[in-house]
Amino acid sequence: MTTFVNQRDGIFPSVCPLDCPDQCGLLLHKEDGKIIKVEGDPNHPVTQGNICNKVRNMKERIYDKNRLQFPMKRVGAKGEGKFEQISWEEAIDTITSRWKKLIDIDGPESILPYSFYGNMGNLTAEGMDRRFFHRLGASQLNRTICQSAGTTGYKYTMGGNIGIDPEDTIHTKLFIFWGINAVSTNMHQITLAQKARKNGAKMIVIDVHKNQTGRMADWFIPILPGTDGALALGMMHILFAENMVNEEFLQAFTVGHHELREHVKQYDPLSVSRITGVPIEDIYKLARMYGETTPSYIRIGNGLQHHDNGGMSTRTIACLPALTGQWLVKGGGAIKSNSGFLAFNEEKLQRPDLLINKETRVVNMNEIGKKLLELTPPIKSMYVYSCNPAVVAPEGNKVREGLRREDLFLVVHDLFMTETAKYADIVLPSTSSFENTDFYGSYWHHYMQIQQPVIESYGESKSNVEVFRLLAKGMGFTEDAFTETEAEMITRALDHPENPYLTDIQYESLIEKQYVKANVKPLLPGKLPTPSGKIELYSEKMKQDGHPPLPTYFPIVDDGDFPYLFVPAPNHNFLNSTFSNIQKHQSLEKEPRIHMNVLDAEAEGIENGETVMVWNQRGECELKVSVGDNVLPGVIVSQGLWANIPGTKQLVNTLTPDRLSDMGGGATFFSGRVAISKL
Ligand SMILES: Nc1nc2c(c(=O)[nH]1)N[C@H]1C(S)=C(S)[C@@H](COP(=O)(O)OP(=O)(O)OC[C@H]3O[C@@H](n4cnc5c(=O)[nH]c(N)nc54)[C@H](O)[C@@H]3O)O[C@H]1N2
Ligand SMILES: Nc1nc2c(c(=O)[nH]1)N[C@H]1C(S)=C(S)[C@@H](COP(=O)(O)OP(=O)(O)OC[C@H]3O[C@@H](n4cnc5c(=O)[nH]c(N)nc54)[C@H](O)[C@@H]3O)O[C@H]1N2
Ligand code: SF4
Ligand SMILES: [Mo]
Repeated sequence: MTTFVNQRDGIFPSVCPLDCPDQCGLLLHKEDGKIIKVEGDPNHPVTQGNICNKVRNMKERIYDKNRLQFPMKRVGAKGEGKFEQISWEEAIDTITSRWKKLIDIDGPESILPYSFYGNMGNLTAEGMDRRFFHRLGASQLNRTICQSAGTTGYKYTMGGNIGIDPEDTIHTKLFIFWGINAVSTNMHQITLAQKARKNGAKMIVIDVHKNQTGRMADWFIPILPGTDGALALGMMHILFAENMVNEEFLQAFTVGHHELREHVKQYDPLSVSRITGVPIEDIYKLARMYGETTPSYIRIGNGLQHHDNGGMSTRTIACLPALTGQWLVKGGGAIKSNSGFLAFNEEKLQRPDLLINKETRVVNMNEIGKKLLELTPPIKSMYVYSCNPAVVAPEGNKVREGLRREDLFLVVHDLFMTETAKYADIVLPSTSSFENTDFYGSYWHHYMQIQQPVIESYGESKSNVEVFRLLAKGMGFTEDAFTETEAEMITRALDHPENPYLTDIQYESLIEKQYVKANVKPLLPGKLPTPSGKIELYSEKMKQDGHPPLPTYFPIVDDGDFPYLFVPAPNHNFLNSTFSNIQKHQSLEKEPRIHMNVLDAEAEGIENGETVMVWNQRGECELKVSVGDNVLPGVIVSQGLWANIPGTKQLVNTLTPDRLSDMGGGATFFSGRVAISKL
């Protein structure tokens, strides 16, 4: 396994570890034991050698002078960032002896893991860590910050995270990019769309911001935030009214189309136009283009999911392809996420059987600020890895106040001294993915990939898997689960007879081929994983769960008397907060800005380029204004999760609500309101 590491020169296969649907194949060029170049692997069937700027510059991040090299303990105040080097032995001993005491006095639920997908490797993100915290009996984290609203909503309609094969979209004739900034966040879907456009395909973008993706569309449709469900219902109204639906398909493969036909009569184009801000004639035009073009494909993004009604909006849009029978056409249908096809055996990888106390409390990660401050009995220790909550979680002031609590024993494992790590009692250095063994499954294309270590661990850094092994040993856990090798863990995870798509994917085939495709057949005809086995336009399950059983529009929650809806989205050159600390990426993005409509700016007396205060009941930021017509009046958009450089006030999550969405306990980053004041 150490073969790549021992070869000082050469070109080695690798995987992009970032939380990005494309999951590119990479080639790492090594000279004298160091990576000198990162490039795309032309042999990857989907990504074909093209990678984004972020990762082309990845070697600078790997060898950045600020990368953490050894464990440290805090010597200054929480948040101040003063630390002193300690040994791994001391670090593990400090953590485990503190935890043993906590377990004796307060019970294991006083300890909370907090993590997300800073590295998408399955062993790193949800492998040995899960085993460890199950065995510990810690409070459990509900990992809802990204896509859980939409996943839950989509599942009601389609049964799981399953869509079409993106490779088929070269045949597509109409692309609808709906709430996704794909130029930045799913670039190879754009490459496929561009190929299809050469054969006459059209590209529609529905977004609240005319960003890079909107600008390259044949038709950009600006929409008011959180109203996408209404637009989809308006389209359905027209599709039924003008007989553009595929009756045969509806009859054979759906449940509830008669009910839906009656139900959508109330969503007439005039009402929908008033809700969405989309002109009536455009609603007709959109519905007719959709009704008349085949194959048509909807790429559903995160933009519409990060709202109070994000689950229902996604559930609603997911019904559209069924109305015109698109699921039977190559290149027709939708993708929200395709992670279901590459699902591994969670029981074997994560070992929930190790959970002695089956009733451990569950904390929703979106509410971490509030929970750190208010939960009783309190969280006494938090272990953060692969995540940067001080920057990425909503109600940022509460999050940072919680992290600052003197009685909170905070451990952070990361590659860098993040905003979160500054509050830690113990900071542990993490390897990069290029230093580890792990397996990766995309949530967009159908390939599983393997990473074998290419370079030596940086300084004294250790992988998540190694650290949890050490912690298990320190806690005195003797189960075999904690001594398994990475190869053994991968083998177990891929032994999953319940997932018929994994038949060709084993540890050995991954080592041999690097990329192995899931054995996916078209979804239909066939039985879907919904209760009825069909597409559920009407869902009895939703009714049982307390939701309207038919797709229904309801507005986002009243967030207070502030004039603007605030959408703080990701940017092009960072990945969430990753890279926000790297000079090169910062200078590519220049500075954090808000986009504001020229009419609003005039009414406020604000000039292009002016720095203003953006504020609400939760806090304030100071950001530069870019005045233009790329957002609708009443909407403000920012891009990027910037680190808090001293002297600035640019943590946008200071302003975002920690309300949970309608489904899946999801985040509502984009459903907050703000006011603007001149400085
Ligand atoms: N370059 C880059 N790539 C990334 C990331 C990154 O930070 N940077 N993050 C990664 C991660 S973790 C994820 S989850 C994905 C997310 O990537 P996407 O799925 O693209 O989601 P977002 O970028 O959150 O938002 C997409 C778009 O939704 C728009 N939007 C906001 N509210 C609404 C609405 O109510 N309706 C509509 N129609 N549009 C709305 C925003 O303006 C934005 O253009 O990207 C991944 N890839
Ligand atoms: N306002 C606003 N907030 C958002 C969003 C938004 O669109 N707007 N998007 C949300 C979404 S979709 C997501 S997914 C979250 C993402 O939020 P996070 O999961 O916090 O993602 P990152 O900010 O990329 O931070 C990941 C951290 O993991 C570290 N890391 C990388 N690899 C490893 C490893 O192998 N081991 C360890 N221990 N650490 C590692 C990185 O150095 C980095 O500090 O943010 C959410 N927050
Ligand atoms: S971030 Fe996305 S596009 Fe960039 S290299 Fe990684 S997987 Fe590819
Ligand atoms: Mo995400």
